[in-house]
Amino acid sequence: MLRITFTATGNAGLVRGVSVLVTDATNLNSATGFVTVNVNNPVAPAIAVATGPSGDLGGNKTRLFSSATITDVDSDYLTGATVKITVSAYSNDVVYFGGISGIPVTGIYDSGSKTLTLTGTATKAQYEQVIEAVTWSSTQGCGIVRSFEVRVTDDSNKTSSFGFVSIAPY
Ligand SMILES: [Ca+2]
Repeated sequence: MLRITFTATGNAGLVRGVSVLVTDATNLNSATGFVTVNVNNPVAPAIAVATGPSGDLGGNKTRLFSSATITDVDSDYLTGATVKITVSAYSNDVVYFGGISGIPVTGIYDSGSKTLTLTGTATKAQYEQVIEAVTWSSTQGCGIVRSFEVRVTDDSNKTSSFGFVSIAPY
């Protein structure tokens, strides 16, 4: 089967008309078929999170998010996410994701930008599992509140607004 696809990057809301006809080996044309295509702007995903347990400063990995809920009305797949320490990051704070078997998402933490970058194409439900598995650890800053922002990016390269949690480690 020959499959023809259509993509657009502009003029959302302007309905496209597409006609098709085929020509046989004797150079005879078919009648013309006609379809219309609705073009919508891609919709950004949204994320809501709940805070995890409070952390300690023993260098233990503490889960940041006890739950993550991702919605996106026009995307089944996400391509990435970030978790960034936005308040009071100490030099040995680490935000970590070690991978989940069967989910093609990997994470790299950059201490300069205090950001864990998660990449890989996966479903919204898989990204919820990934984000719920993200941990933070540190040995510095007793009682100093850290805040963390999480954002997700969909397969249209649209990024959500942030969900955030705070913890005060002892
Ligand atoms: Ca979307």
